[in-house]
Amino acid sequence: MKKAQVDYSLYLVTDSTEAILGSRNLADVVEQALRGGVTIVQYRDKTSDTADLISTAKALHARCKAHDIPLLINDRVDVALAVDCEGVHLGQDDMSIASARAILGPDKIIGATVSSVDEAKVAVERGADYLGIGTLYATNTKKNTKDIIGINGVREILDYLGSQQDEASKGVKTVCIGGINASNIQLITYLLSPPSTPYPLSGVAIVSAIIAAPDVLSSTRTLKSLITAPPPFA
Ligand code: TZP
Ligand code: MG
Repeated sequence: MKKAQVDYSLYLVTDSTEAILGSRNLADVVEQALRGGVTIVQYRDKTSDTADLISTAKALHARCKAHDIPLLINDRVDVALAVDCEGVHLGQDDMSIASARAILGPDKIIGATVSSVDEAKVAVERGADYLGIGTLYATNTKKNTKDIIGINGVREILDYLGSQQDEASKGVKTVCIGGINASNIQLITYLLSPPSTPYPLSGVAIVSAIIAAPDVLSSTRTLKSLITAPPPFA
């Protein structure tokens, strides 16, 4: 799949911790999420060593490829390179976008975490393909988030991008992350991507509402149906 065709609408970020994954196998859980309709997957694992990261990433990449869904790796450009997956997601403290681009080349996806208009501006200038905007709502999944920016914080970034005339700002994709679940996903989608808005959000990124779900397939299907359902009162 060409990177311009990637669908960011239901973006799964994985978590391998006991609190969220439990004793289940990550590749099996991701398989259920793929069957349920996630459109892109990011392998996020802050604790495994490099050899384990590569072997898990290979297993996830095989599952994703079978569904024609892109796999990105959080933080680790070396792991993305080793498994030849579709790209990386980089935080403000990770490798620079420019270095990652020089290593991975023009065809791989590079995403960047941003919490403000200033960070969004810089990430776009440096060539990010998409922005992971957050933290939307406080969440137990990532406790050390520096900024909880809420709907208005995300909206400010989308409005900024919409006000820019250059191709990079107009073309950059956007997802928001933090505390998104079946109870709020439809409202978030509606508020940030309402019909006919000039600069809609491209998708929502989710960890625990999928990975920690007792029934991953059915929870993913529910989330998918809520983002594709018509907005209330339309
Ligand atoms: N970055 C900002 S919040 C977050 C990350 C990785 C975790 C989101 O997890 P959840 O379970 O979807 O709230
Ligand atoms: Mg990071």
